[in-house]
Amino acid sequence: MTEKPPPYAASSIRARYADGNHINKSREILAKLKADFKSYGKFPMKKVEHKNILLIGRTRTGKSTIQSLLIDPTNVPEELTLRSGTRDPHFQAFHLQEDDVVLNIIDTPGLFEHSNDQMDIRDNETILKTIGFCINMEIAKFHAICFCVSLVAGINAEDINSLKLLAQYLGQETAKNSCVIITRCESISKKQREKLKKELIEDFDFKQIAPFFKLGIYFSGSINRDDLSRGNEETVYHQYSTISDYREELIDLFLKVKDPLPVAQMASGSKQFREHYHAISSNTTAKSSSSDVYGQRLRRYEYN
Ligand SMILES: Nc1nc2c(ncn2[C@@H]2O[C@H](COP(=O)(O)OP(=O)(O)O)[C@@H](O)[C@H]2O)c(=O)[nH]1
Ligand SMILES: [Mg+2]
Repeated sequence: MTEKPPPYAASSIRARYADGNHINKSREILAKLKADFKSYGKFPMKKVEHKNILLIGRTRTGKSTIQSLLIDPTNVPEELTLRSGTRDPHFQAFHLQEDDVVLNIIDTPGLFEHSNDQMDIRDNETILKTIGFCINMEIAKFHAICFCVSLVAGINAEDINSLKLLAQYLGQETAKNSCVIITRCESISKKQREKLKKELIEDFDFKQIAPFFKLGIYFSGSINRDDLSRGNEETVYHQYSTISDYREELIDLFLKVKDPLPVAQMASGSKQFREHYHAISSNTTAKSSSSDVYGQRLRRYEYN
């Protein structure tokens, strides 16, 4: 059946204001506004995805240096000094421009400063302080927990033991989001790397905890300050090329993790951690609901 023509001319006021026409009109208005904002609007925003990365490991293994590598592979670390670094958890957010992803990197400083063969109460406190810090920043889940270890002088039982103690403390639930990062590897070739990885996997002590690190074993490094200051150009170029590969592999890994680990779930896998965690989480929730302890909330949107 053909529709009856309307009882008014198409160019009449009645046609313009007839029932139903306002829908088209409102679409038209919105399209105009959107086009205008796109062309002239200030501070356009877009949604970004957050990936939360926790760095953990003995003090001076190179955690802060990993952060620097991720930001900019041309960064050269400070000379190694006896002065111990800060004891406060450190948080930095980086916007990966191409992927609309923000990497939130949280550093756990000052672990195993006093002993290497056991975790003492100060280490537990440091980890909990870091987790409490994350909760306050509204980071309630981790995509990757990177256990950092420096094997520059060979595989050392104390280093492996520190990984073992941390893994035990954080509990089995943490395994699916855990990886190992071997630091100070800027000057080793691919072949040496494969050999080092094989040796580590076959190491008597590491073997027992190897299956824990479900995300795998990765490397990091930095441009070596001594080589740079001596003007060893070729060496420095080689290092830059190697660490740029490490950086990309790490970022690819972080982007790949789709199933983050809620901190509360982490706590369910370790009795010790659970007890400590419950004590701090009730504390921090109370604190953060009344005021923002760290003076800033995690930004959910970034400028374009
Ligand atoms: N050449 C080189 N030096 C490193 C590397 N990582 C750490 N270092 C040195 O070790 C020092 C301590 O490292 P840092 O990243 O502060 O350790 P953190 O305590 O785990 O944060 C740095 O100042 C550097 O001198 C690395 O990958 N390559
Ligand atoms: Mg540090």
